[in-house]
Amino acid sequence: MIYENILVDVKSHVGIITFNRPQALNALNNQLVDEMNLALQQFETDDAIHVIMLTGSEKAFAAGADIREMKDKTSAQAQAESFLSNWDYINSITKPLVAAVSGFALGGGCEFALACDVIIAGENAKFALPETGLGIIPGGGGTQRLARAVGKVRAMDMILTGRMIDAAEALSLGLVSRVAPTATLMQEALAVANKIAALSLPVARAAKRAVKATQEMPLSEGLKLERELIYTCFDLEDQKEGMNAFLEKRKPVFKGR
Ligand code: DAK
Repeated sequence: MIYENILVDVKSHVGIITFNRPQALNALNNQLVDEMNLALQQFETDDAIHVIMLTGSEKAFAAGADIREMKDKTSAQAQAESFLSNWDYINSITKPLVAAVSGFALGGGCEFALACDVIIAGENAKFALPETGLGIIPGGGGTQRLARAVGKVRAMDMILTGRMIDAAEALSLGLVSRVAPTATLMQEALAVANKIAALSLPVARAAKRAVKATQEMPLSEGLKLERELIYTCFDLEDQKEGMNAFLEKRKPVFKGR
């Protein structure tokens, strides 16, 4: 497959998807999202890939959904064609997703970052959900995921004012997990991705599933799921290896089973 709007690369066990529409600051048109989904699907089903990274350029992770594609849409059309329903696919990915965010992560760009599991920002990153100023509301999960990430009043503040926050504020709000110097962002994000990729993949998947459940389930249900998932870990060869390696004072060698 020849992609026109993304670049795809593999570094060791990490599959990297780079948004690549520099002329529009990586505005996320429909074709770009379809291409991203295809790459996500290929990485999800490739046993050699343990972690998937989303990134953009130094200037822009992504400046949002493509405003040109939306501006003439009617409500009836949007509903009839399930407009932008391809934005949901990322939520079905079971492998850990790491976002490396440099520059603008606005609107849908911020929403795709929020759909990832770990978000690492360059010092130059700028986050906003400015949709209300365009006459719409965030529609790629932003109202829900931002509020869960940073709390209701902070999400309201960002969504109702549309204001841009920098990486330091994003870190203090809990929107991102780490900030790296812009020049070494990719290096640091890859180091984090490689660390996760060295885990037993079924364990990384179980951890992701359990933590994601906190966003969807009441505590009692989430605790039940956690219990089920940890019990399944005890059937893994990798659990025996991990614990034996600890006791034998060596590094574990995981096989992904
Ligand atoms: N869409 C289309 N083109 C965009 C764009 C966007 N979001 N953002 C930037 N561009 C284009 C500009 O039009 C310009 O193109 P030319 O004029 O050169 O042809 C080029 O990128 C460079 O942009 P600027 O000239 O504006 O560059 P500056 O450095 O001056 O400003 C900026 C950078 C990022 C501050 C500015 O471009 C900007 O404010 N961009 C728009 C940011 C924004 O409002 N984003 C939110 C878009 S709405 C849904 C799912 C998701 C969504 C909706 C529904 N469903 C599942 C239903 C999401 C909606 C959104 O994200």
